Amino acid sequence: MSSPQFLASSPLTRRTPKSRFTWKQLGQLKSYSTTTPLRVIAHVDLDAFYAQCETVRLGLDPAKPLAVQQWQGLIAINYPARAFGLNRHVTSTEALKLCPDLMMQHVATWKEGEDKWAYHADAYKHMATHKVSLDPYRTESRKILSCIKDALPEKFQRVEKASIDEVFLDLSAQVHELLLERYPELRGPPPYDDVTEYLPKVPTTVLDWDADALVSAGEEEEQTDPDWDDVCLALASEIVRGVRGQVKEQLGYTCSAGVAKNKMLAKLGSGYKKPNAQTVIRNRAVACFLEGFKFTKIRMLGGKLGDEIVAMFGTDSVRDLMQQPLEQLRKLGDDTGSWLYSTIRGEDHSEVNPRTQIKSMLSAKSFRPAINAFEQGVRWLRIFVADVFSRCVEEGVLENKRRPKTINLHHRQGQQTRSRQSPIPQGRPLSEQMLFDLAKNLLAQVVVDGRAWPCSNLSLSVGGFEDGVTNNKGIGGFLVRGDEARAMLASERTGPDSGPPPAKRRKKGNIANFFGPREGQKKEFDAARAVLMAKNQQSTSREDENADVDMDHIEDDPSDSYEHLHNDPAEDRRHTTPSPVHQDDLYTTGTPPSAQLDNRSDHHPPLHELGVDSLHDKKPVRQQTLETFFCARCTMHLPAAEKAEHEDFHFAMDLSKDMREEDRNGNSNAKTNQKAPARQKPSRGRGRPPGGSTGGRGGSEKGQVKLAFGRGRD
Ligand code: DCP
Ligand code: CA
Repeated sequence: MSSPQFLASSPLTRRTPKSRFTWKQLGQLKSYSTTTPLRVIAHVDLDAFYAQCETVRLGLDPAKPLAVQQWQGLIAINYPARAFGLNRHVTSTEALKLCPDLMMQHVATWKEGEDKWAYHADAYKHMATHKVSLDPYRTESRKILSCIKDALPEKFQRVEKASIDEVFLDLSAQVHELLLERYPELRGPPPYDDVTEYLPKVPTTVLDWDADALVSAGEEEEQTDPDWDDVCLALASEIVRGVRGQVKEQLGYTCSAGVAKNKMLAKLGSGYKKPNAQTVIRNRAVACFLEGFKFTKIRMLGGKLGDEIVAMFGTDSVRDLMQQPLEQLRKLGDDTGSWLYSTIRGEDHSEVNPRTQIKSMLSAKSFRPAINAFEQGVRWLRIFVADVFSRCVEEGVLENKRRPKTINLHHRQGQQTRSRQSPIPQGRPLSEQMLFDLAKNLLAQVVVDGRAWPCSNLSLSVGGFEDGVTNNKGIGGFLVRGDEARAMLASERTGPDSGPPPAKRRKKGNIANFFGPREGQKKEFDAARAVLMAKNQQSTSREDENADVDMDHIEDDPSDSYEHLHNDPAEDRRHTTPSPVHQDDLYTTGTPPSAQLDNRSDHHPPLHELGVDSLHDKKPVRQQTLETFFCARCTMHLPAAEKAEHEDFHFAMDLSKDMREEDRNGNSNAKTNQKAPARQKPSRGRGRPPGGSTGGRGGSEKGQVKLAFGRGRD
């Protein structure tokens, strides 16, 4: 075997065979540099994860074939069951034919209307009334993550959770320490104190790779002696073996791992040999290893970009694509082409991000058959909220470690998806009831906007998690910042030039949409309206709540375009509750469909965002058929029965304006008196988001706005 003859730069050492790595590159390991060629990353992936969770939970023999069932399908199959040819495409009935001894465990479910998930023996029969709960697997996932961390020295726990059953470990610094421990010649200093000097040669010609799957580097590459990059990977592999051992010993789970110089290769490595194995991809073996893959298996190339490349070059093989010169790949765009060129050659400098914190949480359900009533939707919201809230508790919301700032509801009806969002009030502890009220309110907004049923999918998410927010009852509790402030400002805009373009604003939910449901929808609307009105009244009398945000800070889903609503005008008329400017239609009879459509095709913002002028040109089409009253402020006829509520609405909006007015005055005071309370920076939060300015309108610090509706109605 011959050694690589890299010679140091100094004339005195010229003849000494050296490593091809420098002292600098060695030193960079310690600081987790993403560019040092000695870098060592591991990817750990649990084998047949949900299936193992069930095996462990039920105390079964791991050699027993087991599959996790969801309705009629299988979502996880353990390796003993895979030996019978089972995979995720096989139905539960087919699976039993292939493997009569198969243990099939249905996932835990939330039963409609119940507030805790459970393992229901007959859940597979109740897809329409149950929702899958992944809580048991999340709990196990957390235990495993913490076991993996504990298996590493505290100062070297650079661990990124990549999914429910995968983590990346950056072992660079730990390996650096081990190198210095085991190879005193690496302790330095470098010759002439010059870090660009090459390291001494590795003092061995054979490394012990134990039982690891070692990807072959090809005959020629295998001829050269190990260098420090090989040693680093061998040490990392040793650490990973220890980590996997701990997970097995303490929790009973087997996992597979990949060890390589970066995340991309480590991830491909963990799937290379399964189950319960680890694969090392030495730098010298990268080309050989990647050649055999389809590039669509590489991160970022599994989706549209991958398809585009396949179409452009007529292949999905890395080997073929490697034949393409850079210039050819640049047909995809300069950056994409360059990125692709280096990626298929095994380059990836993305870092292992130890922030394992969740950014958002989602609970969703597809309905087959679709659901058709507000109350039914609300029962599902109860489950979503229980699901999301229990996860929030795990994230530490009760201890105010973290807290979400926004809540979103996505609603699907036919091809149309609608989203409604509202900020989560920050001035008091987060509770399940608070989330439920907000969620119900959002659904009510969808319902009053019309065309809510039949609904085929509902999902609720909370997001914008912020660290270390205290339950501040002081002035900070009344101030919001960043996204929330911007959201509120958007909702408070009154001028015709403010806010999103009319096409987007048109469909925002708003209080005025309550008025005038079609007869057949009356009951439904009453329920939804009651929720919105209760919310409004509650908010106008509560100090720390911002009602107008809930009323009208809504984001429209781009797919929820106006054009789309017109695909089927007949359908449209049946289900669409006109927006405020179309109220005329509601109280008339015999309006020609074209007139109704014309009205709707005007992209008007909600009532309270409109100047009154914009309503003047909306002439009543026909004689009123209901008993109505005329609201001079809206220049509209509205049902007499709604008069009190409508007046409430104006009252609330006026109050809100008053508050803003005061806020503005407060702001000008603040300019001359920096110590004014409203100027004080709240103790919570960590600085402003970029661009989080109130645009000079509010009395608060940049990026903050004082909550409207802060007063009682006495
Ligand atoms: N999962 C799922 N539906 C999918 C893919 C995965 O519900 N289409 C769930 C079940 C899996 C878990 O996620 O147990 C982890 O997914 P993996 O792709 O890692 O698959 P497994 O862990 O089951 O198997 P493997 O041993 O191949 O990693
Ligand atoms: Ca897995």
